[in-house]
Amino acid sequence: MKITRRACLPLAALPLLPAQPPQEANYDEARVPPYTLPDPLRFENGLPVRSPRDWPRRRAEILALFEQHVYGRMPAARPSLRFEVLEPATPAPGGGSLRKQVRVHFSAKDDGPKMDLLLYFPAGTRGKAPAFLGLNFLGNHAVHKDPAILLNPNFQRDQQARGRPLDRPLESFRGAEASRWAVDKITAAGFALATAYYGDITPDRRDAFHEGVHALFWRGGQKEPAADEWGAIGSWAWGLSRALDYLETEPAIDARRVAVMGHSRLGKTALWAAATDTRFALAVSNNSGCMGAALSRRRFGETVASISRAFPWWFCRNFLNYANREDGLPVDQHQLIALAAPRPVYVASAQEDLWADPRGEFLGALHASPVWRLFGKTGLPSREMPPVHQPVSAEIGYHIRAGKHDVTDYDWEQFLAFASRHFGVK
Ligand code: GTR
Repeated sequence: MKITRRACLPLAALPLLPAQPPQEANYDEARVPPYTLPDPLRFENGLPVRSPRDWPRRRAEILALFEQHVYGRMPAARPSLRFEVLEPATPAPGGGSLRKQVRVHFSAKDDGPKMDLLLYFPAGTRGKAPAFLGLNFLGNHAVHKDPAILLNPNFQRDQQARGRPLDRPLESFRGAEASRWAVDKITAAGFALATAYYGDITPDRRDAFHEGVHALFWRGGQKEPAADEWGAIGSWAWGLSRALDYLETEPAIDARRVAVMGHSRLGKTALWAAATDTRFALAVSNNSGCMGAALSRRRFGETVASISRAFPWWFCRNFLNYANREDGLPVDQHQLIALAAPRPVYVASAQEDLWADPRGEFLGALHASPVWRLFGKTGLPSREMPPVHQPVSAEIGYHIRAGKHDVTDYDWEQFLAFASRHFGVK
């Protein structure tokens, strides 16, 4: 079988990071090694977790293991955020929504790191709307053709720094990622959308920590994160929490009904955000794959060795010790999903996205389910992987759709139906 995977974007012309060529990757189910998963419902001392009252203690253990060995600890100190309204709520093209743009300053200094939030609210809703919050890959200007969205020069900066300077004006990237953000569907369903460029938080490349939020927390001459401190995914998840800090002050949004959503590396990020910040009411992982929803011990498609070779900066340094040693990892990814329990979680796969191991993503959701059952709930309602385009859902939802690594309208329709049901949106 020949697998080609344009890792990041359907728009081949877009200058994003190259995928690591999956030369030696396994795509044969028969070659998945036998494995034993760590039990989310057993304490590290071997005693069973018997009731929902035990869960917070077990949850804390699992969270600490992911911090120590995978994504790294986030700083404990709360930054002093400042919110600057760049554009008040204004009717957006099409008439169905209002657009607002807000700058979140991560420090007291105007030239310090900052993130621009783009918000769409459903027009004419009474009261506060539930919301989806997710990071984007190319800058807010790429999320919609809307000419009023501020262009983000950080996207240009980041491409330049990767040695891939833009060969066309930034302006021409308006709407370049729009097929992934069903703004009209989202607002028509009664949801708000909030998004920010992930590179505003930390640029996505090796040795770029000093350019993002990491440097705000460095102590005495520190130049890089310690072995158990946050990598880039940790900082992007932290940025999502700071966006939520803003949403808590936004009168048009119900901050108790915010779904955190992400695709691919940003799907890994969304799951980690839901794990580290229980204010997120629901999480959506789209094609998050290795170190997202997919079980690492299956070694199918992308593995710990390939991801830590291609993207070491996404994780904490300790994680790099587990290349080709998946069984030595004290956690597996079903436990990352379980950290969201008993909140609802949706996991989405794509049939041709074998690099992300669709079956491994399904199994991640399935093996997280016992934690929901501890709470008298169902988790995922099917032990069998459903056929293409037949979503299954209870408190955990899952679908696999036809096609490639991407976010499509079909995906959004399922996320909206799932979130509407859990948030009581008619
Ligand atoms: C790939 C990487 C995946 C996934 C993807 C993306 O190159 O191997 O883990 O995160 O990038 O974010 O588009």
